Amino acid sequence: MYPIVPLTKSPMLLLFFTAVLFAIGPTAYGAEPGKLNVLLMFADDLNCDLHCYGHPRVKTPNLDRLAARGVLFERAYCQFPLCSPSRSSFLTGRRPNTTRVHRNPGGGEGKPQTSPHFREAIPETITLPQLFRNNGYYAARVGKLYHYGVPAQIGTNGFDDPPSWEQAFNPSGRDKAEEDKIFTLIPKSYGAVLSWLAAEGTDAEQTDGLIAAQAVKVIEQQRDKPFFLGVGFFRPHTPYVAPKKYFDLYKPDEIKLAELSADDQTRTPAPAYASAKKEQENLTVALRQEAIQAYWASISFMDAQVGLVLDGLDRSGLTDKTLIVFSSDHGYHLSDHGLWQKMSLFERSSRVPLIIAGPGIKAAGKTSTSLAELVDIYPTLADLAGLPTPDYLEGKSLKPVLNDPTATVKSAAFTQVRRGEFDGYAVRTDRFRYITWEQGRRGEQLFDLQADPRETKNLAHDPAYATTVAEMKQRIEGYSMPVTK
Ligand SMILES: [Ca+2]
Repeated sequence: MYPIVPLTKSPMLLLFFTAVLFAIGPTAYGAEPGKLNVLLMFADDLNCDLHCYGHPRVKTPNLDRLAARGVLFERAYCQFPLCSPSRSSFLTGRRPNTTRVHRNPGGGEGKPQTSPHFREAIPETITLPQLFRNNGYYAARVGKLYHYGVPAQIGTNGFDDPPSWEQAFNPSGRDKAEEDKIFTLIPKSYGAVLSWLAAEGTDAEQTDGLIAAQAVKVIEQQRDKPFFLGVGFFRPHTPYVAPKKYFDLYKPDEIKLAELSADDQTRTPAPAYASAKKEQENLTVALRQEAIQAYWASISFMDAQVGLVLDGLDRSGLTDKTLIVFSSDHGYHLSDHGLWQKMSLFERSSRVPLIIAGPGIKAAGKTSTSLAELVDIYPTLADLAGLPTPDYLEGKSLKPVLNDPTATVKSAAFTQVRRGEFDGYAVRTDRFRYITWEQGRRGEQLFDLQADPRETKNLAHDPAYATTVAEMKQRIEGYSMPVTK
């Protein structure tokens, strides 16, 4: 043990520490002594169909190797299953009822995007990258971190937050230039509509390939500052565009479609299924299988780009000085529950992959079933990097779980969504998922995820679960606050 002596009272000790610092000298570029870099990687619209999450088919060798040296969170949840509300939440560390971002901004191709931006409700908030900037970091973004209309705004700044970054890079690739080749359920519509293309050419020509290459360049640039690098991939968001070789990994006729429960077939309660779109109804089995093949191909393609960034970090010698987070803004349906895409409060749309790796993480290589929320990323990274956080953050540091995967920092995770004039709220506990639509007036759902992981049997009206429902209602009341529309 070292003697504990206040430095100011011990000139000799101060001299000693100064001498030690000079002896160590400047460390490798990109990292000041004791300061860790941050590499925050996000995929868009990615669910947990990943090999490292136990999926039997989808190939994700690069996320697998990241998981092998990090902690994989089995139960991580977004706060809102839509791009801008989710991203505004986790990048500010505040929940959607605080950011007041409950929908994507208006605008589109050739038009500026309009509100809501979180700075309208919380103008002075310090975002996650901004916190690092304020503490002497170089903060840069490559691709989609805040909201972007996809694919309309690829190559632009999207709906960015300029105070967050010192530099931002907006690559645009062949997927954007050759949109007319894409198969889509609605002609000339690619963003919100199921659409896909097995593309000619190389990974490097695609937007996500360019994003990976740019991210590696940023890492390689010699800097006298530590970095906070946000890397946002556009895939597997629609249109599912990936080079052909990734489509060849999956045979559509071998893809088994999920069975529908009685509630799925009658769509009860109605708001639970209101994210369904007209053009997604009555798709043939073959088209559904092709869409899933294309989504999985886009995952494997995106995974390969993650691998390029990880390789670049390894080559720079900074891997052991860098905190790495990989996640997605929300989950995704692939015809399960009769739904596609996002905007539901089922497990599939709310649950996200979350892997955290870096120096000093004691549970590296372990999987945790402790509950986590995307809003926890901000306090976790600040905690690991030793930065003080604003007191208004609404998540919790996951550091205890990173050191012991059986530790828990919260007993519930919350996700909310808007249905026109009313909201739905979901709470996920260790065992249950409870969902309430307009304070129960438009329906309630309770699923026992231990017995029924696919959410086929709604127990909300079963008298045997009355106590559980009452407890869950109380949790939602404690979470939600009145929202001014
Ligand atoms: Ca998204």
